[in-house]
Parts: sequence; C-alpha cells; structure tokens
Amino acid sequence: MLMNFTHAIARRPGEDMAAGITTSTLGTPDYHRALDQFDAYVAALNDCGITVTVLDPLTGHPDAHFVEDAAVVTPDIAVITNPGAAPRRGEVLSIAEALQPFRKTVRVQPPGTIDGGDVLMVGRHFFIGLSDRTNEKGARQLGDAVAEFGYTWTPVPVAAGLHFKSSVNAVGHDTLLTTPTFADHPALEGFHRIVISPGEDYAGNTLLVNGHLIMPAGFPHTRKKLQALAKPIIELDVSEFRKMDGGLTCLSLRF
Ligand code: CIR
Repeated sequence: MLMNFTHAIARRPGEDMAAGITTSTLGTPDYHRALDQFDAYVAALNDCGITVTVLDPLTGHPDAHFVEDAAVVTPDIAVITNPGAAPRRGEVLSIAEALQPFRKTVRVQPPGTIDGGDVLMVGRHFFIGLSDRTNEKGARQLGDAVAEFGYTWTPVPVAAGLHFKSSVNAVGHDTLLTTPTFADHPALEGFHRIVISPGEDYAGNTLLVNGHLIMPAGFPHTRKKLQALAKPIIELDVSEFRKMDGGLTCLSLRF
C-alpha cells in the first residue's frame, strides 16, 4: 500500500536561490518565474487533497526550499538528515521544528550523511541511494531507525544523477518509473518498471501524490507511457528549479 498524504511542508525560495549548489549548465534561475512555479506546485498539491505548510525563505541558505533533503518522514517517525553538502547542514533545525507537531523526530549523526533525495519509500520498503551526498553510515542510521517500525531497506549505488530520486520514483504500489541507467538494477527486481524514453531522463523525477502523477512539463514520450497507468497527470514547469539541480520531489515533504 502507498501512503495517502494529508500534509506537506514546503518552503518559498529566497531571492538568493541562484547562490545554491548546482552542476547544471542551464543558466541562472529567474527568481520571479521560480516563485510562480512554486505557487503552481503548492496549488497542485492542494488539488491532490494536501494541506501545505509553506515556510518562509531561510536566510543564508539558498538551497533551503529543497526541503526534501532535510528529513525523511514516515507514518511512524521523522528522521532528520545530516545533508551530504556541508553548506546545507544549517537547514535541518528549521525543518525539525516544522515537523515537531506531526512526528517524533530522530537525527542522523555524523559521520553519517544522507539527503532525503536519496530515499524512496515504496510501501513498507525503502531504497536508499548511496551517492556523493549519502554515505553508508548515513544510510544505515536511517535504515536502522525505520527497521524498528518494521520497514525493510536496500542500499542502491547511485552512479548517475545527483540523487537516487533524480532517476527512480514510485508511480504505483508496485511500479517504478526509472531512467535506463537503473532499469536492470538488481535492487529493483520484483517491481514493475516503466523505463523513461531516451533523452527524457529528467522525467524520472515524477511524483505520485494520492493517485495523481505530477510530472515535469515537456517529456511527451514518457508521459505517453505513464498514461497507461490511468492516473490523472498534472504537468508542472519547474525549469527554474532544474537550473539548480532540483525538481518536483525535492520541493516538499509529504506525509
Ligand atoms: C543541491 O545541490 O543540494 C541543491 N541545489 C539541489 C537539491 C535537490 N534535491 C533533491 O532533488 N532532492
């Protein structure tokens, strides 16, 4: 079973968003366009039946609107991360405070590092990407924390993309959308796989929310494949966040 979400936490981007970390060569984000895209994103979550708490920009933390990296929220517990990129570590306190009314929280401790973008929960199972941001010690701390509540987990080396969820996401209770890089990965065995069409890797960051698929705009071939799932599809333009290596999943914490 997949979680039905009632709440989400998101954070409005700050004017300094272009100072965040990026490997993209797509150019500098336009702040006002980003705000419009953010508002459309929150509206889409609302349309999926979610109440969204929108936090203010966090001064001095230009990546802080990518809230997903600062925590992993399960029905039982919220695990506050220790982000792999040192400049992002100051984001976690504010997210821990925002989650306090909703969940008991525990924290990943150094030298463990982990970004929420590497963590995909599918039913009672977690895939945890081992990436430049998430190390084995961080993955194990998260795995141990959720194992207490009966979840299983597997580590997956991330050889492409910033995070595991840059490439693989759940689009059904037993179905994953994956870039070709991960399509035959042994960790994904046992799940149906929809493989993204050539040249459309960014569509891997598609978000399943309460039976709706929210996907980035502009990936017609992958959209066509997803239509076979007979779920409503909402396309959103997230071009300004893509310029900072972000996308749809990282702009909110859903629970
Ligand atoms: C970073 O490099 O940390 C941010 N500029 C982008 C983080 C995107 N997070 C995500 O996809 N989970």
